[in-house]
Amino acid sequence: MFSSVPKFKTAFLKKLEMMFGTSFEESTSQEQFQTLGHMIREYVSADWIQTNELYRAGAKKQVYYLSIEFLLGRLLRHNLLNLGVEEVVCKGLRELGIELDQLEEIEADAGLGNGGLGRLAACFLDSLASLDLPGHGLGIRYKHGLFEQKIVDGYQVELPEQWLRHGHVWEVRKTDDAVEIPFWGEIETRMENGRLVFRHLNAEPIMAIPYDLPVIGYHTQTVNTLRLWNAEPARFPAHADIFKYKKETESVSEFLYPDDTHDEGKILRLKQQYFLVAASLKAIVKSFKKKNKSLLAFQDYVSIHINDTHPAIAVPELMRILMDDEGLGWDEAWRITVQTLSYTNHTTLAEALERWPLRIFQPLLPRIFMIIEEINERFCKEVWKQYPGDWDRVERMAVIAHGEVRMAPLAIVGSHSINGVAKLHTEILKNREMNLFYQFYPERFNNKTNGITHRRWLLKANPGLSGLITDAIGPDWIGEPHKLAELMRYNTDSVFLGKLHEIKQRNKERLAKTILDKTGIEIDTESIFDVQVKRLHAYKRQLLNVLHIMHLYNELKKDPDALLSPRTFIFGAKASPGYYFAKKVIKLINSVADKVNKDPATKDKLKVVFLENYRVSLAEEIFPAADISEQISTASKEASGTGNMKFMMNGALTLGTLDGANVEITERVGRENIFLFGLSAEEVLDYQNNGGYHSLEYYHHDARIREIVDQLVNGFFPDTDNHFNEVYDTLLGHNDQYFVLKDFASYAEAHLEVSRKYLDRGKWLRMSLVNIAQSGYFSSDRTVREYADDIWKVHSALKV
Ligand code: NBG
Repeated sequence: MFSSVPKFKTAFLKKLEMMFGTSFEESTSQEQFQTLGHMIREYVSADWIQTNELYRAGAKKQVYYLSIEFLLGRLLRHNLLNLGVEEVVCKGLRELGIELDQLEEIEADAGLGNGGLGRLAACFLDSLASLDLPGHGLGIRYKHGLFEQKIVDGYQVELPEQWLRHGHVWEVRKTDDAVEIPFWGEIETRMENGRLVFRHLNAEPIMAIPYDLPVIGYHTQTVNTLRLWNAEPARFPAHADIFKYKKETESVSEFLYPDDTHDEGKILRLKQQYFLVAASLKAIVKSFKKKNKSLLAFQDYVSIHINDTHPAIAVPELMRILMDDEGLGWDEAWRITVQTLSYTNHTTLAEALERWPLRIFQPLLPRIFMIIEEINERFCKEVWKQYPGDWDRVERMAVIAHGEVRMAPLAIVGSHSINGVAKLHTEILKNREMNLFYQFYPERFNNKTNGITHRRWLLKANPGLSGLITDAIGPDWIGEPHKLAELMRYNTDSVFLGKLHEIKQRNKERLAKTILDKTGIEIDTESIFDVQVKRLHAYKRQLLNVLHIMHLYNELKKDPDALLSPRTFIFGAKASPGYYFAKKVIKLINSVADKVNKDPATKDKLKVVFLENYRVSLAEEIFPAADISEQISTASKEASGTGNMKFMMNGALTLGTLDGANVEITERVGRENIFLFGLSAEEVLDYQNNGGYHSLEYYHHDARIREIVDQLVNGFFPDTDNHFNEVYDTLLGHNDQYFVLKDFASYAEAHLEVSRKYLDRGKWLRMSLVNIAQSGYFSSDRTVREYADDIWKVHSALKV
């Protein structure tokens, strides 16, 4: 049906009529979109079945990636590209009078994630399939993904997101594969035939129904599966209030928790975690047992990855299955569990470390709790054996301590591999946060620097640039992104660089139009597009950015020529609904925008835009249009960052601290092709441990700082009614935990350097080219290959 334009058109019209009983002329865009989606699913179904059969044959090891988040975004264009049918479809639709670009807009973003962690999982899926690796995702089918953000009078307002309103065209409900997950109740322990038997009595079961999505690889026949579990009532209890029961049950997959680097600690969250893990492990074991009677060789055929600690309950759950369901002894079960599981840590922030109070954990998951107690006891004994008398060490490493189950220790103790997501991050884990565990299990720790799929973030998001690249070096870079390095030879080619400039300009014009449509703000496409898009968090320091903008404004008011190159500052950021401080920063950005954009004295030189509802589809438009990528977290706090990679790949220059993957970006592009500033991670950690930083000194000694900090509270923003007092207090009253004032001078200097460099267009374009050429390393193909080789030990299923 996609082999030629006429065939596609005929098939499309027929399918549309069949699906909706309507003529093409009468059909809505939604119906047209659904039709195309169904055609694609039908088209891949043969390969999907074949891939599954290949896997079922069972000769090769498979990996299952357990993640509480998968931030997929839209899939239509991505799938068309990967299938290699985009051109036929685009032409065919055009002949019917439909623009693919517009049809694409119909698709709701699948926003089943908060930020980096969830998007990373989505990128990995694309790479796994594109590399023909047997890897599947397992997650939760939240009815409402991350909230929709509205900005009202400068304040963030959250609305429930409704991605399923028109159904999800890519999914297939698999009722036959439903499983029951027990919660609550009590455990009866009995001896039967000389062995202990555990029975879960009076449990309240929840039904987990899988919805499967095809994960289509790039130009390959591999179609992997992303399985998302939906929570539904198992059976209605005769006695209880059935409405209440239904509501309670469904609530498990109702909402995505809108926090990323913060621990919620609510019972519903724990339910979600066990729901995901138990359903997934049931499905994995069931599929394994179709071929194998005993689970003794489980670890040779199955690898299960725990993405952050949210699915760490996989440790005791796999133990439970192996012992209670399969009858293995503890030692055997433990060996299999540890060899099967691996774990990635995504943050060192203390507030993100998950802990569950026993009073919540024990009644909700009684059998799992018993197993964790035993894991803890055995582990503590081992530590004690190695460090006799070292109570302090045992206490700090224990899985259960101070009335809480600690998820990171649980994941570490139960996995054969523990990795951080960038070199610096892994070093911090090894030498600081997880040092005791590193001493105990040095061989388990390793680094896997994050990556992004260049197919979505370059090939799809930036057709202009990818066309230019292919014209220059051929299409091989799409399969082998390290080949982008071949672009280095165009470094002095002024024709090539001229085209690079034109493409950036076109992308900027497109974004400028979107901004005008959405906000009414007109921006100068000749200005530097200076962008910070990411979750709003104190450690990411949007505050530093906005304070610096206030400073630029103050300068411009004094001297209209103060700014060498006009700037447009663009922000996109959602704040967790309960994160008070983050919301104030959003308001501050909008207040500054209001002031700056309206002032006739500055408005031609300085513009500030806050784009509401930042999400994957909007990101795809922003990255290709950026000149400057703001990666300004307090050093040591950003585990990796992945937006930094997306910007770089699209030719933006990084203005950043030596944090997370910025360090490795610097290694690749060289210090002359990046703008660095601020404290090093070492210095930050040193100040944190030993003190010695006093933000007030910076306030008193730097007149620029004094001016802007005072403006937060002195009526400079007339209608904000003391709203920024708290921001002022964080900086001065609470000694500026994230070193905003400390790094201010160096940040301002780096900005000056940006302005100077931008004046020399040739130089700027060369820098930009180096960034693009060196970005191949940050493809998730490289990352996933490393996971596959070093941790999962999985190989292509297609190769014999
Ligand atoms: C985030 C980090 C980012 C990192 C992504 C993906 C969490 C818990 N962590 O720095 O903050 O890039 O994970 O690894 O969301």
